[in-house]
Amino acid sequence: PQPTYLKDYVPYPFEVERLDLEFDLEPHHTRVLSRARYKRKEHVDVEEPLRLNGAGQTLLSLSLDGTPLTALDYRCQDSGLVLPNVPNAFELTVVTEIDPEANKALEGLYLSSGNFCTQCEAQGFRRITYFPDRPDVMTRYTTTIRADKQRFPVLLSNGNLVEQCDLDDGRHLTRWEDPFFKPSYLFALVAGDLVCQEDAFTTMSGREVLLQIYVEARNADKCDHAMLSLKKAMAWDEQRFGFEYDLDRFMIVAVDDFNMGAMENKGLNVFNSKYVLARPETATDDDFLNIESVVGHEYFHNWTGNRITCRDWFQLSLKEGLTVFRDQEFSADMNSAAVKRIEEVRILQSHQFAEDSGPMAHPVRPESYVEINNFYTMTVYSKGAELIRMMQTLLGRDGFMAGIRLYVQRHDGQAVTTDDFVAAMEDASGVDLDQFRRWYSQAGTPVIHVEQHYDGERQQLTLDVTQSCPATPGQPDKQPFHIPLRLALLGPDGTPQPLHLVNESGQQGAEELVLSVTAARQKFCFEQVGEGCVVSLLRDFSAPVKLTMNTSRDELAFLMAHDNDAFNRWNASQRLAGGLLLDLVDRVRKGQKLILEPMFVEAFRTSLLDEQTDPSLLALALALPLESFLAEQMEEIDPQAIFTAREFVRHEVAVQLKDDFLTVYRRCADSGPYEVTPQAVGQRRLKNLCLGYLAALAPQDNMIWQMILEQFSTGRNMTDVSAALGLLADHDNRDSRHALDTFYATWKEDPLVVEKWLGIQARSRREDCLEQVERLMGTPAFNLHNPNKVRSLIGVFCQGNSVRFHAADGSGYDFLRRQVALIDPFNPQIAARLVAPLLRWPRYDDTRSALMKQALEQLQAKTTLSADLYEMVSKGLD
Ligand code: HT7
Ligand code: ZN
Repeated sequence: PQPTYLKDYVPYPFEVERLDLEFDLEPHHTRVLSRARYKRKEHVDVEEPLRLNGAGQTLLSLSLDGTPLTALDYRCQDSGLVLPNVPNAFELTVVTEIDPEANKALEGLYLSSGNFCTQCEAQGFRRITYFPDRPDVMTRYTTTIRADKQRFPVLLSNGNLVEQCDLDDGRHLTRWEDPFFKPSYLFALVAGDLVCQEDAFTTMSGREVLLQIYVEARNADKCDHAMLSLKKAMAWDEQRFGFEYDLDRFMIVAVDDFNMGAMENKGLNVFNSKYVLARPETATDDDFLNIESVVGHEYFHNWTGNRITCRDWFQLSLKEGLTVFRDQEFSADMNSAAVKRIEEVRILQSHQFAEDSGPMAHPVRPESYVEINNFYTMTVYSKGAELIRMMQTLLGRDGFMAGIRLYVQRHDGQAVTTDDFVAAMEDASGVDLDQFRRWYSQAGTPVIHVEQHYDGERQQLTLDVTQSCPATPGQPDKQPFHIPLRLALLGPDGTPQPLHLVNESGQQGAEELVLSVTAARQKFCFEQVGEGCVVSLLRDFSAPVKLTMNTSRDELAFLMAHDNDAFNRWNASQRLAGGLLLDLVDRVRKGQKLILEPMFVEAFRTSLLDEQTDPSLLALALALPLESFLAEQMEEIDPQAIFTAREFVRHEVAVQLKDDFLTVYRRCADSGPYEVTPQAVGQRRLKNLCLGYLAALAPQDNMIWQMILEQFSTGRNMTDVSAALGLLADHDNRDSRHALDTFYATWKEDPLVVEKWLGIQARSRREDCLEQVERLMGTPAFNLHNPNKVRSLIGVFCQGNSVRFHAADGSGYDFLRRQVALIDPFNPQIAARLVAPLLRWPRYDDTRSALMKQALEQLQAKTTLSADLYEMVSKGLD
């Protein structure tokens, strides 16, 4: 397969004035008629042929302005149709047949639990009919759907319902008109036996919008939270961004078989059921919060993605980075902003930083791709959102909002680029973002190193800041970035001190400043700085960088206790724990005795017993740094040593603070009805954190073991029950087997709960975990064709159970290779995502790295590799 390059972009030579689609739905033989009006753009050569994308369908007929075309009039290629001699304006009618039942790639039109649904982003529409399947071709759609009424009583598409009637032979019809111009990737169709929960929302200009959530009948009682989230999102987008919904109805459909989280099709969002369905007995706090955020995210796309879309797929972050930023702000406003920020950064530091330092590293706006599906990455989404956040920091809230208004005013109804977005920000605010644009074109995580020098006599503090960025594939040298560095100086009692920057005019005396770091090396000098001040840097994580600084452990403990920036308090706790853990990892590797520093235990105890701080923040501060975060900081990753060091600390803290954990556990005990408020969620997080540490003493400590069993059997919500089950599943004994069996027997009819059950076992610390995973694959609980099940069992084992996946004998790698090879022929997107952990082979010791590489080479040697998997494997071996 050949790469596509950003530099080769050329506009499509034709305009499409409208598109009428007709579907005659049959699971194995669906007939699609598409009638499109094409018009050659001005100045386009008359010789320019019409090229249409298309794949995986049988062409039944083709006619131009009503005249049937013969095989001499067009060329049918692998990737579509070419019509060499077409007039300047004409109507093309294409009739094709497709087989949705056989579609296991879940791209285009397919069946999920017997219901028809579509997934067209990024290039799925071409599997439905022949069409210019690219985001810069926007047109108006009407969709007519005919199907058996009994089997498929609900027939949905984008826009407004304009006709509905019964036909002969038990079939019926609906017709939908979408008044907004849209690209093909936003097309959607759903047909099935579904029930609907309805509500309404009155927009800021007083229009009433019908809200509908469609699910299978057995899930009718699990839609309240998604509906509430939707109404909150609609109101929030009006208040914060001034964006009002534009159609008469907004529909959400939940399906069980879906490659990603959800899809923002115009007026008809299709969701992985995981991000819609929730009841306290079946869903955890995190599920509830994720539903709020994903429902918000897809809804927010209506303006950032649908009304203004991407010119080409290299601009993906235009809509995804911006919409992630918007959903982050929404969740922050609905819950705790500090908790949300910490969670975002935690994921960024452990996963996006890893992507940025591996063979798939790419800029937020990539320059080339073989398969665009491989570029729905943490870099495009999460780092992309950080770029938007940095622009807000540099421009201020008002300047940023002026930029958003200008962006919409200029580009509503258009397909544009990330550069257009930045230009709107610049033009509205007057801030020069020329250097800032490098964030879009240069890959890799910048490293900022800060040296601090204090001159007591002059009362001056100098920060000597250097920045660099490691080489990434195809980009050996980097230019300096424009980095907003938010900082404060804290006095000995923790109060922020007024800041006086030498040689600066504005903002003197402020308690917090944003420094613009633009050069490879730069000095910032502050005056009137008293003795004993501590610098709080990169507050609220003002840029996606790695910060290194000569901060002592005492200073970290000070920041952990006193920084008035909640993010930095957490960050200090992670730096402190991370430093200690990495020292311990080193000792494990050298076979030295492990000792836990008393100051760490004391700092831990102080936080644990703090009753003033938000319990969610405490739980985050007291959680040990993730294995993936520690791994990212090691030259040569040793998963076994990381595991041993973390387990040692967990056990040692549990031994020394057992009574304190018990006190806090009991204080946070479940009371009252289940609520997803920050306070209630925080209490459960802190309680389960305590139980997690205490579990390090079990099952030897029978009292603790009984406590876990008790929480499992009497817990009144899935958060508490699954937390307890996860701890039990780390052991192989009668109690844990019984708990796993009881749980499955209770929930085997609920796929989302079964996924949790699979995930818990895939994450188990048990040494025979892989054996258990392989056994589970052979049970009815598992289905290789269902992406959620694959992610819960295979994905969790390979990405969330580092110590077992990286077993020194290579069994984990061989397992992954076999599963990827099995899945690739029918679902390349899932296979390509699954293979990612093997690409990190250069970071491991010689034995592991050779085995991982060998697994990749075996995959590469296969004759039939999808483009998706080919790209991942070949980049991994480059
Ligand atoms: N914009 C949506 C992306 C998406 C997707 C991409 C490739 C293959 C399948 C997919 N399903 C959804 C989701 C979003 O980010 O909002
Ligand atoms: Zn999105």
